Amino acid sequence: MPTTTSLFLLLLLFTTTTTTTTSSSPILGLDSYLAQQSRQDPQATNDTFLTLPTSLKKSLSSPFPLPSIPSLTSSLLSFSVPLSLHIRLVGTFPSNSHSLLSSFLSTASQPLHHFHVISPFNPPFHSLSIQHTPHFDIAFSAPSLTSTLSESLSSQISKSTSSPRSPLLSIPFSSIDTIVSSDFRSENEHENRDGIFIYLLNLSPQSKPYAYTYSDSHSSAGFTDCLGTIHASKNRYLWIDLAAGPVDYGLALSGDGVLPRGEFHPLAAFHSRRKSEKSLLADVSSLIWSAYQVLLVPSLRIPVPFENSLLVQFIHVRSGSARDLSSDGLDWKKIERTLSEDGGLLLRDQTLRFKNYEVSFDKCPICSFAVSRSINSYTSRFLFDNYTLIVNEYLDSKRLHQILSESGQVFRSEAEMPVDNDFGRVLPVYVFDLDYNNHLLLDRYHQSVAFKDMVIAVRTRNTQTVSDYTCNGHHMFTQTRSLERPLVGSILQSMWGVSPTHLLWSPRHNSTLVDYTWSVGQTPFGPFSESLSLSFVQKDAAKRSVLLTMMNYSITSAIDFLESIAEHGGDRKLLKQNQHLVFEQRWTLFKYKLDKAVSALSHLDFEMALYYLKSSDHDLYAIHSLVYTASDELEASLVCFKDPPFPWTLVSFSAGVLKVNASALLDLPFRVIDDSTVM
Ligand SMILES: *[C@@H]1O[C@H](CO)[C@@H](O)[C@H](O)[C@H]1NC(C)=O
Ligand SMILES: *[C@@H]1O[C@H](CO)[C@@H](O)[C@H](O)[C@H]1NC(C)=O
Ligand SMILES: *[C@@H]1O[C@H](CO)[C@@H](O)[C@H](O)[C@H]1NC(C)=O
Ligand SMILES: *[C@@H]1O[C@H](CO)[C@@H](O)[C@H](O)[C@H]1NC(C)=O
Ligand SMILES: CC(=O)N[C@H]1CO[C@H](CO)[C@@H](O)[C@@H]1O
Repeated sequence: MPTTTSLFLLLLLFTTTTTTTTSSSPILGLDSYLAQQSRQDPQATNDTFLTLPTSLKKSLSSPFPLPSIPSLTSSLLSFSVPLSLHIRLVGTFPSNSHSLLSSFLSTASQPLHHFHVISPFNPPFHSLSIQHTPHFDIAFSAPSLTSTLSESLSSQISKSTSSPRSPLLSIPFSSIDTIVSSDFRSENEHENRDGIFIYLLNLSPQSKPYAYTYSDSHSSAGFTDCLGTIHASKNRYLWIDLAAGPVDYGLALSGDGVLPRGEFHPLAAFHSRRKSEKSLLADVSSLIWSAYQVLLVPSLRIPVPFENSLLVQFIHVRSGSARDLSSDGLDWKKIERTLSEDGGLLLRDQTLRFKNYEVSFDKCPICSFAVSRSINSYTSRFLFDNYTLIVNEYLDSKRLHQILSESGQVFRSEAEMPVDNDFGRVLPVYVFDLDYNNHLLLDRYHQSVAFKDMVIAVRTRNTQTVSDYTCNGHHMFTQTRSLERPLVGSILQSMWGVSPTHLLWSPRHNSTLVDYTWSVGQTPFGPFSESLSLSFVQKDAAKRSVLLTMMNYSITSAIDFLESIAEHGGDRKLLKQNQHLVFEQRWTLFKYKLDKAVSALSHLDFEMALYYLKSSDHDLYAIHSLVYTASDELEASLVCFKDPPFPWTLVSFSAGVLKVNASALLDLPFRVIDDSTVM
């Protein structure tokens, strides 16, 4: 098979060239020294440069002159994180699947892509300066896996009874998942692979169409059990049953995120008989590419700086008789358990606390002011006997946010909330529990809205409303008093920058894309799932968001001081001989640690990435001080006219520039994020 081999070689060439450009040549002994430091001082409190053995320090400076400033800058902008996606083909696939998928996927993955932020703060740049490089490892699974899965599926299908409400038999997802899960464990035990596994199942045709149910109970009246054909696990794997379904879910009529029905449906690749093998595999690879973007390189919802201690304040604002209503749907403990399960969202050394406050709506003038000022109404026409005008009310979340931000102090004293200064990041979660009979949602559609500095949710006595979404031909209902899932979703966005499973920043469209393909089953986001548990997607995204934000700040700060050096006529001009040596050594160490952080991110070793990023802050700060001191000295020497090195006109010009930029340098490494605007 000449094509397979050449494609494989091409892929290999592609991946090796990208990895060699991202990692600098190894410095003998430095690796083991830093590894040892990471064990002794995991929080990177000490500056490694100060304890570095002299021989290692020497090897940090090269006999060749440091590259020019522009090439140092471009080396900072070319970090790329290689990421592995292991694709397992289970069941019947065309024999040329491997080569065709490889070629489709390598086309999709070029040119390199950046990590993105859906709502950056300031400046509004959606791209981070860090890129990612997918590496696809495609293999056929052992026939034994296929036969075990087929047996399990057939026995489930023979057991299930069809329902008049749905043409699809409903099969518990666990019948497949327990088997896939054990295969995943054994693959990992033997090989200890990094990355994510995707199992593509195409088992033998079954007697009846089927799809998977994710709820424990059988679809009860009122709840719409949305059947799907995928499952994202708590461990790092996902499976897609291509032969199940077809399923469809999305907005009922039109709008963003509607899954096309029929043969254009992304999960219906295997249902159309007219398709050629090639177009079928093209569909499968676009599905894989979509999974890569959502699972491995999801957009950050917002940038999230690293903080040691996190606090979520639940502030329950209740009107008088809302107290009589059942507390179902707002179980704080359930939310806490979801967010702190397995410590899944936190990096080492981070702590997460929760505090509860209760405020009586009737005794809180600012609360009623906020609600009454934020109420809006909209009218819609419905056709009953004739056209009838219906007036509905909703709360304007941006108005509420503004009032709560501006009156935070008043609110705190009315709620008798202490000031929590001991925490790095505090996220207030306001829940308005109103004694009101109609339904009142935020911005017409939402039970809860995430801002970058708070979460706002609302519920009334109204228990249920039909939503604009359908799943497999049925309307989805919103249980309006049930706030646990909406709150978990909002807190994930505000505290950890985790994007909803259906949102993705697209640089090509210059906007956020909505796609509900991955929004069934185990996800706390979106209307199609009832799950309150998190999959690996959210747990990894939470840590990755923090690390990518940290690294992007380091890169930005480093570029800033490089620009400042360039303004002073370059490193050789600005820095004296001995300063220059330290600069060069610090720079090499800084760059080396960023390379190590990228490599750790690539292996999904988030703790190690955190260590290297924190450790590199010492070098970054040292270089800043060095450049600042040097420019200050240079400036002083110019001001005192002691030893004017330049002609007069140039001196007066540079002195003016120097003053401004030297003072701007001071606060760079610890930039504070503007916290006042709405997300
Ligand atoms: C940091 O350095 C100081 C002084 O060298 C040392 O006493 C201390 O143990 C170090 N801390 C860690 C966590 O290694
Ligand atoms: C429309 O129908 C409603 C109730 O079905 C009725 O009360 C109303 O008078 C009708 N309006 C018109 C303009 O016919
Ligand atoms: C993207 O959209 C924003 C606002 O919608 C606009 O200001 C900006 O210029 C656009 N950028 C590009 C590259 O088109
Ligand atoms: C990331 O870094 C780039 C380049 O340094 C910068 O333009 C961008 O604003 C940064 N983004 C964030 C979210 O910090
Ligand atoms: C190259 C550079 O960053 N120059 C800056 C020096 O400081 C002034 C004032 O802060 C900026 O306007 C320049 O862009």
